[in-house]
Amino acid sequence: AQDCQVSSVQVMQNFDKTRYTGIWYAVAKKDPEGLFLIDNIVAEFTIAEDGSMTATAKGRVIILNNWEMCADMLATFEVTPDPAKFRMKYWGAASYLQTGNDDHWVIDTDYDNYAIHYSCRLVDSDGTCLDAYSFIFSRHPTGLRPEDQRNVVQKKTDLCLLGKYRRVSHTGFCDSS
Ligand code: AZE
Repeated sequence: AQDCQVSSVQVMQNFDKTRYTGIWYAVAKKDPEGLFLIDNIVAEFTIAEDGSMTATAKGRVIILNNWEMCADMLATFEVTPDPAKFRMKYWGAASYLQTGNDDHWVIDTDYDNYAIHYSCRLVDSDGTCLDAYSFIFSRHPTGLRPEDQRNVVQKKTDLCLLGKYRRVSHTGFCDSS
């Protein structure tokens, strides 16, 4: 899929949300328009007793008049006919943080080392994405294993986002909150 059509994006086959639970460190991201998580981004996915997926996320943000803080975020996921495609409702633990309802697609994962996430907020009239964000997650805060890098580059290419990612640093900024 290299036609850059949102409708032809390939997602993870037979996605297993149970194996996806636990902590993921963002090691790279492609930003959307507007305010976004800057760095020190860590997400934790949980499966509730009713089988639904929820998540928490932390990350450094700068809001209002250059107020730097750690955003404490919560999310619930609504399932769709494709097990790797969710709708994510999210909000901040504090009301002045962001709320939203975004697509949350798992493009690829081996569950134990890496995961590639994609969200298109706005589809253009030609079917391409006008405002996407994407995370490359790792189970290891130090980054991706060398053997996963080739695959990640291929998926970034398939998403038409190659060259648009920036590394996410982990300095411990959100560790105490
Ligand atoms: C995600 C992992 C699953 C849980 C959540 C995620 C996204 C969070 C944001 C937060 C933005 C906050 C801002 C605050 C000022 C995908 C990382 C909630 C997009 C901009």
